[in-house]
Amino acid sequence: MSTLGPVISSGAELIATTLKNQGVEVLFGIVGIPVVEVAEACVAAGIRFIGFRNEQSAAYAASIYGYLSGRPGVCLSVGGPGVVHALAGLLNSKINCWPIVLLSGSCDTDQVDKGAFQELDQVEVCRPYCKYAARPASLEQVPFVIEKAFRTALYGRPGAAYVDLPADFIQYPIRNKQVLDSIQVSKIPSAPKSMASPSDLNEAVALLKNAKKKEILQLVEKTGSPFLPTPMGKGVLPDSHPLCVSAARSKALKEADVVLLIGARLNWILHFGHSPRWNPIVRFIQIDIAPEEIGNNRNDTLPLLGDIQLVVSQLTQSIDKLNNISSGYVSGLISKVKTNAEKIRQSGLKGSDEAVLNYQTAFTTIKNILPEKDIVYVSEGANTMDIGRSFFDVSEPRQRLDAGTGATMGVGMGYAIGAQCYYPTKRVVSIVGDSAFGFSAMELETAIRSQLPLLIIVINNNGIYHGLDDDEYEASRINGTLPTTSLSPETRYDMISEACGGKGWLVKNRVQLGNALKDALAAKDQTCVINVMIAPGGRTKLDFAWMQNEKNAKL
Ligand SMILES: Cc1ncc(C[n+]2csc(CCOP(=O)(O)OP(=O)(O)O)c2C)c(N)n1
Ligand SMILES: *[C@@H]1O[C@H](CO)[C@@H](O)[C@H](O)[C@H]1NC(C)=O
Ligand SMILES: *[C@@H]1O[C@H](CO)[C@@H](O)[C@H](O)[C@H]1NC(C)=O
Ligand SMILES: *[C@@H]1O[C@H](CO)[C@@H](O)[C@H](O)[C@H]1NC(C)=O
Ligand SMILES: [Mg+2]
Repeated sequence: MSTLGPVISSGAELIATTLKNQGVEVLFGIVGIPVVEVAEACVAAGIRFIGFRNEQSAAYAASIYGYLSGRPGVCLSVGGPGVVHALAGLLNSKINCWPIVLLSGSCDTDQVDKGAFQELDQVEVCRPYCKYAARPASLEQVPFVIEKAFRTALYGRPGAAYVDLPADFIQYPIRNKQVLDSIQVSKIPSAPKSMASPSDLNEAVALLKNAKKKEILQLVEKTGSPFLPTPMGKGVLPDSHPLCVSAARSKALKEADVVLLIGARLNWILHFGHSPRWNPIVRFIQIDIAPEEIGNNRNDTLPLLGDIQLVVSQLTQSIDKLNNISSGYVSGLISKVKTNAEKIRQSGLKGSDEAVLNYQTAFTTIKNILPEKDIVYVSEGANTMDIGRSFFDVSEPRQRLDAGTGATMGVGMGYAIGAQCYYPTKRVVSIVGDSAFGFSAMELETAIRSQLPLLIIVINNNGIYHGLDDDEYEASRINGTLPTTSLSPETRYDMISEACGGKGWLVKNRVQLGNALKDALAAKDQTCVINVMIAPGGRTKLDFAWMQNEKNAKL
């Protein structure tokens, strides 16, 4: 080395500068050989590094950050098992169509196939989840490959990209800083946007005009049509809008004759677009950025290909007030919304202040205390998420994050951490099931160390979907009939928070929950866990609306 003189810079710094040039502000990951230098160089370049306890949560954080920021979220991991853990985030981004770039260390290029440390053909492993996966051919190629990864992840329908970083590239000394600067590439511009073809547009306008019953989102104001947000579409228009028919979802689907799908896919969440959940004569107009989406599960959708903002404004310009908007369809829906909303409201008021809580009474107590503004909701679990969805209104886009298209348990902590990084002045409130929380509870330490004041409310029913009370749990354990859905009764999730330096409360009724929530809201700069015991439900039969529907659909 002495003959080479002092090392001025390194491959790690080239990688860090490249990321900085791409506008990266936060990097989520876990360090180890050979990526410690990359993380350190990123921090030195002014990029915030959030170090997690498992790559799975780090990758979920990057995936939600990509969704929230509209630029690829970035995750850094070691090779082999680190990549395998991070795959969860690539899949999650792929199925939700969010931009993410995973960067992972790999073995020295001259050790490939020799059984090197944490060796894995990572490009091949990541490829099925990625729009682009590559190992740069040389250090000089790294900025170009990273640029392509960012561009591919973001442009068209967003998704995942992977870049392999061989250890020898990371450690490679660069003695001439000008060389390093000369191989930089500039930040990718925001994605190019496309508009729908005029003839498709005319056809769509005609369909909408002739519809006797309609379901429209962003055209609502002009046309007076009812709209229905998908779970993570909540807030694109306010839930409190008089034409929001979430509370009469089944009726809306069953009766609609023309439906404008705005970026929503005809997958399981929308019952594949098939009857009996949908009207047999329904006609779908589908706004989507990806041509290959058209035709999935229906061969008769009318496509309006392009960017949602542009296509919706094309439509808005071409269409006037719709004709039969005062039809029985809309008024019937609105009155059903009123009846159902009142039922939901009543269900939350039942029982005394000391009574055992259930989902409805717990959510009502929480809702009445949480401020109306500047809350970002994270929600995961089965009942906790499904029932919670109708209790917490959202009025702006991207303020409610849930298990999404993958129905992925374990995203909650990563999402909460990613969201708190993106929204530093809002309070992130996670309302999660006890099983869901357990997938990544150790990330509490990540949040506390990173000074992210999350407020986590665990809805604890001792199990997956439902659980047993103490006595029944013990008896079942002894006679060997413990259901596979059971978790230990009254697990002290609140104490995990305390053990990591945060705050925790165990609450069992309305009064305790209310007091704990007020205290947690006052502890503005601390990570808080409120462990809310609710009625465990016992050995009830599983019955989720979407499950039943699919069974019917097959008959
Ligand atoms: C990655 C993953 N693993 C497992 C499941 C199956 N699953 C669906 S919901 C759920 C947990 C539900 O229990 P909980 O979070 O306690 O919510 P609850 O319904 O009890 O309110 C599980 C394990 C899943 N959806 N995703
Ligand atoms: C479209 O799908 C319907 C229902 O599955 C089927 O009956 C019809 O033949 C299909 N039409 C074409 C052109 O494939
Ligand atoms: C409204 O609907 C009725 C019955 O479907 C139809 O006959 C009528 O022409 C429609 N009105 C307008 C203004 O389109
Ligand atoms: C085991 O104990 C549970 C809880 O008391 C009870 O419901 C169940 O019937 C028992 N089963 C057998 C086989 O004893
Ligand atoms: Mg549970």
